[in-house]
Amino acid sequence: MSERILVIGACGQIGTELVEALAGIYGNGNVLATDVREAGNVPDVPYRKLDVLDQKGVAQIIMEFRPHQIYHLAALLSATAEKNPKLGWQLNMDGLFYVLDAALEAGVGKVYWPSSIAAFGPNTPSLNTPQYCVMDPNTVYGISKLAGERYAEYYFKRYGLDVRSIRYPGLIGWKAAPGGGTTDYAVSIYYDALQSGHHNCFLREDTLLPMLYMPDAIRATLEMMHAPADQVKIRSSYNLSGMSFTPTQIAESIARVMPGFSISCEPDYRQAIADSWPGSIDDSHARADWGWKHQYDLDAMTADMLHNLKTVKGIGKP
Ligand code: AKB
Repeated sequence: MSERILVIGACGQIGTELVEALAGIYGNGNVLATDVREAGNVPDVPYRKLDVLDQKGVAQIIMEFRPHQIYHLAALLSATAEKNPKLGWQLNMDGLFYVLDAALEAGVGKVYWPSSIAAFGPNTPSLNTPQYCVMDPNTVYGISKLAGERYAEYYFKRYGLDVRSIRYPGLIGWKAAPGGGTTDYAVSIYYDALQSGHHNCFLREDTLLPMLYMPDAIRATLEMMHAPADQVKIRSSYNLSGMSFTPTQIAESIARVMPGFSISCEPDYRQAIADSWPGSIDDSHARADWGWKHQYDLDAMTADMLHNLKTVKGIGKP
């Protein structure tokens, strides 16, 4: 395929893996990776520094590169945004507007923008959370995601911009570190298992959260972006689910292959954020509309994470 793809926020947890997958599909030279960092950590594709709050810079890069598709991933996640709510709102909302407006102006074919389970809140039904229900998010990150979803749909309906979005659960991967999320413990726990055999969790042991292994998340994103436009019926953002587990359950999964692994829990300010989110998600619309099917359950993810952290990243080796 000879389409040009622009990735904004390419050096983060999702971006790093998505760029690699996109380069495999469209060719390395057709993927332009951008991020606020000076130098990219995304090998083998062209890289430009771009601050998504630089409205002119965003417009200029889109005008120059003329992408067919944009993946706009730059955001402040839940825990970081709670520490700096004004910046969280500004980056998450202004950044989205700058990208949507420039994409419209340049006639970009498709725009991807991630939402999150954080768009739900404490009044949301917490088990098997439906696509359509009370949202009422109470974190700045969640509020920005819900507002972004409303605008994504608005730009689609009012201006015909083909915006597509998924409400990601917590994402777990071994290739790139997450940063500033409430679900990040589920990545650190694997590093700790290999490095010290013990994890001290910042959430309570019974905190049930929806999660997804990164290969499934990348596949879902690409499958939805490649689906014919009329199959993408939801233009706010799709519920998406893979598995749900608590800190106790992920620790048990690790202990099944690493006997002796232990966990302790010292909940901090992130507990309140996690408590406001659903425990499990009904993603039947994604399954029906564009054929979503997850592959990894908790034990399959544990096996793959530990294997790759050990053998590829050398984690836990003396
Ligand atoms: C976070 O924890 O903030 C993110 C998310 C669920 O969107 N991983």
